[in-house]
Amino acid sequence: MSPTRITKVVITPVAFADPPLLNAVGVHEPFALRSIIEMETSDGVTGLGESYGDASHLERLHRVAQALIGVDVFATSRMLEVTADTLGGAVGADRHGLTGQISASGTALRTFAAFEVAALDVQGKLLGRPVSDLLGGAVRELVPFSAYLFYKWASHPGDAADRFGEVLDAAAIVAQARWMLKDYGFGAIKLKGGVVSPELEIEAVFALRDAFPEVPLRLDPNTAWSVATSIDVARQLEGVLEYLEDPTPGLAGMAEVARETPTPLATNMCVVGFEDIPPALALGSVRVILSDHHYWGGLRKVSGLAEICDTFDLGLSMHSNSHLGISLAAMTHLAAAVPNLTYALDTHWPWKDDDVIEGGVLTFRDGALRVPTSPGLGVELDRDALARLHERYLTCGISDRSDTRYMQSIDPTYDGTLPRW
Ligand code: GKR
Ligand code: MG
Repeated sequence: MSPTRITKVVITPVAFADPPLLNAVGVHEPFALRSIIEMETSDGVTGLGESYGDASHLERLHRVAQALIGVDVFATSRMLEVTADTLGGAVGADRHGLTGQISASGTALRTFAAFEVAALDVQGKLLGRPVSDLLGGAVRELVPFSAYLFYKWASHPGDAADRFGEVLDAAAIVAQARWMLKDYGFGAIKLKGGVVSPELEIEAVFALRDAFPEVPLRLDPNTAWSVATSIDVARQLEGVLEYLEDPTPGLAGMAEVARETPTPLATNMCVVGFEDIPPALALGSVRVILSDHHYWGGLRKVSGLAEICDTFDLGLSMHSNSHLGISLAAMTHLAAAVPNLTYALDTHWPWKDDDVIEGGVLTFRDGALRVPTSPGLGVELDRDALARLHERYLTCGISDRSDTRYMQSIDPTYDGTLPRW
């Protein structure tokens, strides 16, 4: 059989409206950026991928896309080699700073991941099988997601209040959870912390526990707390949280906290690549890893991560950043095929109004998505929407995500240094 070769890769940067969601390093800018990848092949089949939209990442995607022309779309290991060779040790920056340190190999994996998803979409279409089948087959038909709550302002400065309203205290957090659980049916709740004082965030968690006693809760301050503060918060929330996510920076700090609390610690910040796993295990830093195919190197790398988690009795969950439907489809296929991805996944989905995919395929019912069964990822581009969101990218004036820079443009005294409490 002759190989199906990559003949062309089109990368379209897009921007979509994002509310002023607060986190430990600032506030979301009015638009979130993504890149949409269309991989064309010699068999006339096109695959889709989605990745970050920062300017330097786009530049790397373009460089690698050129180098991938002619590669067999089934040869994903070769694609990773080509990616690493093309980038030649370049180290990318994560300007928003909430997904850990980035190494040269991590930069290659982040870049490759976008193309791997598109290649798997092509493979699935050629074989007439959903992407979950290429990852070992779906072990579940429904993939559960969690409600992702944020403190937020009523609007971006100068705008009218958005439809989500101001959320700056425990009562408003509970109201936000009520809305999300009612509209999406989520069966788990994550609160993005590191925004107000630990005391107020503890109060919000207790308010959530009282309002939704049956719903598992998580709190993620993105390393905003010292070791001492983390231990104190963990003790106060003992028995209340399903897991506590990234309370403090670094593997050693997390290990100190872990020794003092029975609550499992989870991370998407101190274990962000395979090389972090041995020291994390040696120190006992975390009990749950939040995977993310966008920076772990694609869907198959996360399947490999799952095996390691299983071997070492670590829990596995999934991290999210502001994203669109191609990423959501990829996350869903992956979670469907990984037996031990049993925690409800994070998603920013409820916070946006727009997308680049045709509607209808990814609809939340009872907090879960039904795994698409059509060939590939099972989602199609809406070309008008893609053009509209690309136009927005060109006019929005943002080319790199920086929550801190945006916050400082509003409050010049803001200091994004962590830990803060
Ligand atoms: O969207 O503000 C946000 C989140 O804080 C995101 O940037 C984090 O990477 O969701 C992420 C997390 O779990 O740390
Ligand atoms: Mg996190």
